[in-house]
Amino acid sequence: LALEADLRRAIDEKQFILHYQPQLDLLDNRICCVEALIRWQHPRRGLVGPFEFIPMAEETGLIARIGNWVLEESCRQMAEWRARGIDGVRLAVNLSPAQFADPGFPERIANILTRTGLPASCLELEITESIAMASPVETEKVIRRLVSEGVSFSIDDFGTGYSSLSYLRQFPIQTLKIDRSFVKDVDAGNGASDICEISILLAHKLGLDVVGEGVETPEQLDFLRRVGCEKVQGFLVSRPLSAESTEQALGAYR
Ligand code: G
Ligand code: G
Ligand code: MN
Ligand code: NA
Repeated sequence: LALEADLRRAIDEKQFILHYQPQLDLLDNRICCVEALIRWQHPRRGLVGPFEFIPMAEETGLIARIGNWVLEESCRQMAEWRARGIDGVRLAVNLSPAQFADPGFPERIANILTRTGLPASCLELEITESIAMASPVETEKVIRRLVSEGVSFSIDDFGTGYSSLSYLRQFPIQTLKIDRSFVKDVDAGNGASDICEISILLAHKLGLDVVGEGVETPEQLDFLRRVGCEKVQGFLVSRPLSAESTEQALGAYR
């Protein structure tokens, strides 16, 4: 397949870049976190989004190398921003199931943190419900090991996967990210607002923070604020930004 060959070459030729999407803390109105989002600068197709190549990277096993690069580069970048005086902002990184299943994963994270000088407390790893449920016993071990080193975890796209409540209780995760499909429909009168509200209540009962994802309108923001959501991410706050623009956005908040 042409795309697969291109993807292999992309790793060697360093065609990937990271954008960062800010997360706003509604309690103090500051950017508290940025989520690293990969893009592929394809020599002919231009900027290609992750939906177009992450699935293939997962099928072909290339995700391991790509995922390692994302972790290394985003941690390096955040450490650099911190060295330039940007403080109090954490980094969130998306993980694929195969990365998480690699027995060397916790060690790799520890090494990356050492190499880049990024404090573990600045790193948040986003896992999906399918990672959480793939092999719960192993997953819990890996999460506990990394949490003991200071790394934190969030559940991404909450409500769209298996949504087992047992892992929410069992795993030491810190944050629940409500999927944007629910946030999008909070004014549609089709139950989405109830799901958001109940998810926030559940999270808080369990001692978790909540991020509302995909917030695009002031009405959606008002709703989330009203029902106690403490953090939001979405185009209303900011689109994903280049590294350069992210640095400016973070600097402006100092
Ligand atoms: O960046 P965009 O908003 O188009 O992201 C689309 C999807 O790709 C999201 O589900 C996001 O979690 C995923 N994604 C973005 N960057 C990465 C990455 O570095 N690794 C993995 N595994 N998924 C990513
Ligand atoms: O699955 P994950 O939450 O990692 O997905 C992040 C993806 O969501 C990225 O592709 C990002 O570009 C996209 N995204 C972020 N904010 C918004 C938004 O407000 N609206 C829409 N439609 N997509 C968004
Ligand atoms: Mn995410
Ligand atoms: Na999500």
